[in-house]
Amino acid sequence: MIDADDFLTPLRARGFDFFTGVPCSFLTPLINKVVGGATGGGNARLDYVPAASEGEAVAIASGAWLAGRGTVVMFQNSGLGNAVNPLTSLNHPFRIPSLVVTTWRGGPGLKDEPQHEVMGEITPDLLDVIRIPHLPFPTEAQAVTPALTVAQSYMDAENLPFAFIMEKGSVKDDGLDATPLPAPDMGPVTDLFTGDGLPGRMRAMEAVLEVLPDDAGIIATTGKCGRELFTIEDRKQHLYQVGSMGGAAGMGLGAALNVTSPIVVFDGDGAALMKLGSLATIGSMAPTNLIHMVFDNGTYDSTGGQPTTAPAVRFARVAQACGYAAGWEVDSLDGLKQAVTEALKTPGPHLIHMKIAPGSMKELGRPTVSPPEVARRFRDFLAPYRKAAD
Ligand SMILES: Cc1ncc(C[n+]2csc(CCOP(=O)(O)OP(=O)(O)O)c2C)c(N)n1
Repeated sequence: MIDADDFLTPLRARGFDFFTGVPCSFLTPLINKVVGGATGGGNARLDYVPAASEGEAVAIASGAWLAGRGTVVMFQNSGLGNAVNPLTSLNHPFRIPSLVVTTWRGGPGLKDEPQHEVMGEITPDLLDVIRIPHLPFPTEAQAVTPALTVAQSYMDAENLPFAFIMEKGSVKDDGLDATPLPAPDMGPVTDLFTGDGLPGRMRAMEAVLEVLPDDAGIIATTGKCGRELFTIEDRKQHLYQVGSMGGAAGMGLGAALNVTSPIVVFDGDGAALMKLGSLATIGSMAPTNLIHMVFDNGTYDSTGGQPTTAPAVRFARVAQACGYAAGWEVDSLDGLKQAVTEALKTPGPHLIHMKIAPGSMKELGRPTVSPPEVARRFRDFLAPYRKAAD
């Protein structure tokens, strides 16, 4: 058994100082120490983000990496299941490293709850299958540095995640020293719906680009959204998030918390619904520079136009109830430009719910820049805007 600081001090010294995840009772001592030591708020850098799901945590960490942070994602091995999608379809194609600490409920020789039985048996194999090398979490103080050296060497060489598997009782419990997160005031929602004919996604994105300043970073959700943005114009401040459906908002949050420039997420209704919990994380973390746009065509347009449940959902009002500073409901290009312009002038986070028509251009291109290249030029683009360490 080690003290949390036996692990955290050398970890932070190596630059891994941005943490996110979902708790597990095995992780309690480590996560509590991180939560207790987390700084943030206002213009300060934030060190721990409690994610709504493990997959979201992986996306948040990826966004923080884009903003220059060394990241650690911590979760229970049940949540490794939730994280498989972004670990394979975000970290891998974009080659974004992160240290993963997964617990080992249902591990060898452990009498545990029935729900951990299968995942307990397959945890190391699952990591092998998704090509994440791993070591046991160190349980002796002198084993920490060698283990971190192996993990860091791999992440530096391959730009991919590395995992520690933590067994029960690995870290001594010193209790929790943390205050509850504040409940933000409910911001206004401005209804600019006109009921007129809806523009398509591409026209809507063009309208947003007309009013966004050049220092804004844009993260576009998977599917045709990113492909259309690329087709309109390919710029270093665009990140086309192939894969990890629903992860654009989390990635936007991770980036926005660590830079001063505006971060704009182009989300889809289907993708936003897939990780609706991200709205709560964003509202709670309150990044003032985040504009979350949901382009809502009421369909999974990219996969053939099947209906989503979005017609039942007032995204701006959900965001409002989750603590966003303000929301807009728009269905015209003029309303959209007005909402973006106002959102840029006032502290966020903002959610702009833009109703659009389904469909996209016929000869739609695909990004010709490779995902690792897209990630690195986006990271370089954000570098001048990084928040300083405390
Ligand atoms: C986890 C996951 N499930 C399903 C898919 C397949 N898929 C790719 S794009 C897409 C539709 C996305 O819908 P929405 O966010 O509404 O955007 P739109 O296509 O309408 O622009 C789906 C279902 C996927 N890439 N990842």
